[in-house]
Amino acid sequence: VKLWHCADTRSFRVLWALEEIGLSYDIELMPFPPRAKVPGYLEINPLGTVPTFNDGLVTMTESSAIVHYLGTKYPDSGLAILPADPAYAEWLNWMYLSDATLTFPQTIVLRYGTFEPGRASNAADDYARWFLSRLKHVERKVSQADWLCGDRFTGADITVGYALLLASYLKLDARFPDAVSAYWARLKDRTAFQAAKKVQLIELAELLGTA
Ligand SMILES: N[C@@H](CCC(=O)N[C@@H](CS)C(=O)NCC(=O)O)C(=O)O
Repeated sequence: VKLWHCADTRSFRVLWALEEIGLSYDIELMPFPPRAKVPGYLEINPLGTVPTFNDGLVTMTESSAIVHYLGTKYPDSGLAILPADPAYAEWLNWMYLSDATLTFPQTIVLRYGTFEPGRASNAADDYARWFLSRLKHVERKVSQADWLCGDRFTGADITVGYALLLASYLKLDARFPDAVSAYWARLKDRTAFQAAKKVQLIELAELLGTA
């Protein structure tokens, strides 16, 4: 399989899942935004976004859907909760919530708080508050259990966990409720999370010619 990736963007979900599964993969680490900085990338993905993921004849561009795909393709990884399991519906709900509900308001904060500061600061502040209030659902769950569903770590913890990574990049982590901070610490402690972070650094050093 091959992953087109930019450090700490949504494609980190896929990189982390690949490391959890222990699959070998090719990775193309690109400068952000690849739409503008990587000639030819629009041929691969007309939106210019990351991730782009290729598995033989299959190409996908939605990070949480790719984690879903990998989890069901490699069921022994435990990343997916399958339809026969009573926790299946809850798992799917977290998988969709991860991008549609959690990452969406963060995108506004990223754009107007980091990339284009001063253009719509009110929007950045409002959406930061909106994102933090949307964590209530996560807070309730992780105050009662270590992981989101099925009494074990799954792909839902990867997809939702990425929203916490992006929040820490946006310096919103200091405002996490205590139970969410503890959950975020558990996620960062995973061997595969750390391996994915390390792969990014190695690839970055190669990109900069300093390896
Ligand atoms: N819903 C998509 C969103 C993909 C997306 O927008 N990725 C961002 C990085 S987090 C991107 O590539 N932005 C660059 C651009 O829009 O040019 C997913 O979850 O994969």
